[in-house]
Amino acid sequence: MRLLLINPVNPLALARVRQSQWNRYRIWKPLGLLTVAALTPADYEIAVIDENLGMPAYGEMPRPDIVGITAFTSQATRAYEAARHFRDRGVPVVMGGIHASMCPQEALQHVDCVAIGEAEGIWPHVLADARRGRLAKSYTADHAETAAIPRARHDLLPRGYAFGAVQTTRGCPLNCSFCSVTSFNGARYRGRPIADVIDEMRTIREKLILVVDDNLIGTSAAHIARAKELFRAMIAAGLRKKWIAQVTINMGDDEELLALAAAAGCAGVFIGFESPTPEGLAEVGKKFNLIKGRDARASVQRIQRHGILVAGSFIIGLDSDGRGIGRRIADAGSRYGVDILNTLFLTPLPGTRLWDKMHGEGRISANAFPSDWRYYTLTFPVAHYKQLSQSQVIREMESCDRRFYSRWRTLRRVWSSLWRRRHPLVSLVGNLSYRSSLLRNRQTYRDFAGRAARS
Ligand code: B12
Ligand code: SF4
Repeated sequence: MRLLLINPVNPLALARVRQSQWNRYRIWKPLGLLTVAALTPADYEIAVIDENLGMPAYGEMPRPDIVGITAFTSQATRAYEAARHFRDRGVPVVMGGIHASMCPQEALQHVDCVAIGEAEGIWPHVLADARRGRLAKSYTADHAETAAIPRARHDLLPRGYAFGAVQTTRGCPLNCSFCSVTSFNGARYRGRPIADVIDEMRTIREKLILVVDDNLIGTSAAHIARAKELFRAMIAAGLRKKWIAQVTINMGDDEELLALAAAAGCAGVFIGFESPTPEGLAEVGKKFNLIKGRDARASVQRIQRHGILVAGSFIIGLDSDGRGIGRRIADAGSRYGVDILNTLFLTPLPGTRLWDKMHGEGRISANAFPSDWRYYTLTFPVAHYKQLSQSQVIREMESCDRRFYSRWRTLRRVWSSLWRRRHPLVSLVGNLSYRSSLLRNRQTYRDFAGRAARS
């Protein structure tokens, strides 16, 4: 039996990536598919296609018996096109992952079967039913027991990625309004057995690894104790990997945690600051960042003192965001001292509290689905923003990026990371990569606005 697993390209994202020499650092492994592959019985011949590495000639490949497709929302448009190719040839197509799980009815118009939720509890049943010619329309999974998460099949992808990928926890209790994680993976923070994580990390050939956890350290004392245990195990295993991960700002509160993370190979962390204003934080529900007395700059500095780079992420277009928000975000990023700033448009993703609110208020402007899903990369203003028109919100984004990535501020940041020996090369590459996007973004926004005007 032949199983073909496909990670569809987001053509918009790729068009932009191809124009950049930093391409290699922007293509990431589809870990979900590698996990699905690991759950597949041994008598299947499995091929994993990542369209981000180049579009394959599906017609010239051996005919699969079944196809599995994954997709974030931004990839859904292309996922449905790829599905059509195989369905037209009589090959059953199963779609899983976040988009199909949040929009199963839509997905079912384009594929034969939808796998809703985490695959661990259902994929073997899906395959068994397909083998008997009894594939159901949908299968719904509970959140997996973490001991049931298999070691992902890293061997199935070719070389050429800058980063390997591993997951050590699932779930997040914070349920921020714009984020799908709590509705998809649940509010319970579930850690994989540490021995499994270490075993899996040994099978990853890349020297650099993206730890895909939504929050590697968690928020409670028990979560942090678990993170320390994980870092100690990484050190003891002598993995010699460098890794980056998403964390919350409380990482800066614990010197022991920081020292262990650095010794275990932590090179950088992404922190979602979301908004520079208390109203903005209250609006997105990120109460965690609102904790009284938190000095974001001091927290960032404590992390950086361990040689760990900090990338900060903010959202533009909140109901509380008025004119000048771009400048405020850029200044907050500089004040906190982050090495890289990533600002994204407020984007209602299906399944989130934000979607329910904006959809209910008729505020979703890019709504010709499924075609418009390709704009749900968080880099397009797809909604009606409360205080800012579409052109204003774009201007705020541009002013934010221009200010933070001005030649002078960029030089100062790269110099500081050189002086403090905090991965100066990564800082340089990151900053230049963002600077090089500035001009390209202007054209991309024009094209997007033109498309909205035409439709
Ligand atoms: C790592 C990651 C990335 C990586 C990319 C990794 C990749 N695959 O290409 C990077 C940093 C590049 C990235 C980018 C983006 N990301 Co992202 N990302 C994640 C993150 C943190 C982990 C994903 C992961 O690897 N999980 C581990 C695997 C094992 O889980 P999984 O993929 O869900 O797979 C399981 C199930 O879904 C299911 N499954 C999945 N596929 C299939 C297929 C079949 C056939 C079956 C049966 C089952 C199945 O089985 C798997 C095992 O249980 C998730 C959050 C999360 N917790 O999932 C956000 C997340 C997926 N990203 C999100 C977003 C919004 C984005 C961006 C649009 C925004 C941005 N600018 O960052 C871009 C989109 C890029 C693009 N493709 O166009 C959202 C997506 C929401 C949505 N509705 O689309 C998420 C959920 C985070 C959030 N805040 O809500 N991301
Ligand atoms: S944004 Fe981060 S902290 Fe908030 S719910 Fe999502 S994963 Fe959790």
